[in-house]
Amino acid sequence: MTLYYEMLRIRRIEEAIALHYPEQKMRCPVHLSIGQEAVAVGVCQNLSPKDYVISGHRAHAHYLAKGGSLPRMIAEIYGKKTGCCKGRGGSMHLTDLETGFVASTPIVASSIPIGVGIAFASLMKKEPRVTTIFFGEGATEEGVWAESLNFAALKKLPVLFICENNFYSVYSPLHVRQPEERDRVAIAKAHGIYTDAGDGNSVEDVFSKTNKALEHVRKGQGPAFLEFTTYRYREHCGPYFDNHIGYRTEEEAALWQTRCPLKNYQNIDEEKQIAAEINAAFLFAHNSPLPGLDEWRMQNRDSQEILSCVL
Ligand SMILES: Cc1ncc(C[n+]2csc(CCOP(=O)(O)OP(=O)(O)O)c2C)c(N)n1
Ligand SMILES: [Mg+2]
Repeated sequence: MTLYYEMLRIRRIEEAIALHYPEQKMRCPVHLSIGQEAVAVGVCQNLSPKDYVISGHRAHAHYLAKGGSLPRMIAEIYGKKTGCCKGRGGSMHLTDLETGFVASTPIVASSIPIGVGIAFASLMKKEPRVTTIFFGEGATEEGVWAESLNFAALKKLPVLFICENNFYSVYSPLHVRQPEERDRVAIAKAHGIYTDAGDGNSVEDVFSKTNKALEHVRKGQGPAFLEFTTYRYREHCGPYFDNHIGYRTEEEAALWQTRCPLKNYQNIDEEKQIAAEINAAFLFAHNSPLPGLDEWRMQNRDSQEILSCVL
């Protein structure tokens, strides 16, 4: 089944990144989505290449689920010239315009108004596409989230807001950051936006709720906001586990392991196929050159090119 294949592929790719990270050749931070694959896959399986996606610091899964090139992502993380950002961005600056993955931006919540602006451009240009914006629940604590909801609702923009609620922002649990009564879904709904919430560890639930929300957005009835609960298994940033440092309990982490989106899923042929693809991507990255001085000089021109493609 495609949904499970895609989740397994993302899981194994990120495990390979975690395995090689301590070699110190990837000179950028990495925020892994291991445990959260169902949200990326369940949403992106509803999108076509002409639809746009934008994400934040934890973007590997979204980029891959949208069809972004694996070799170019691995090369980017290794800072190589063949990377999707020509080796200048690293893990938190992914882009693949051919498949509609516009960008990822590391400043929390900054991708939200950018995504809304892109959707506004699509509407003005009468291009029938939806822009999906992935962000964590931490991003809803930033002012731009509210401004973006308001503008997207006002202009009935073709935007799908996807909030991945993994209950933590770095080491801070949700209850020390937001009052218990603060209901993000209700806030979006109060703007007249279509809303729903679901189990982010069930790929079927994510897929079907996204499908329904997209019907609304594609009909031109305005944006949709969906919140999915899920859990990251590894440390906030980096390849290791950090439950022992005390900001969350081993019991809580173990409970979420029982809800793993890939629980009970096994397929030896798929594992082999994925392993071969990963080996080829790492080899491509290793064999690629580092960027030269000329590439650095071209940086400004390239950013302008990306902007002119989508706006
Ligand atoms: C404006 C801003 N503030 C702080 C940071 C540092 N920072 C990076 S990721 C992160 C946590 C964000 O939490 P959330 O949005 O829930 O995403 P998650 O890491 O849980 O996927 C923080 C505070 C940042 N990158 N940008
Ligand atoms: Mg979070």
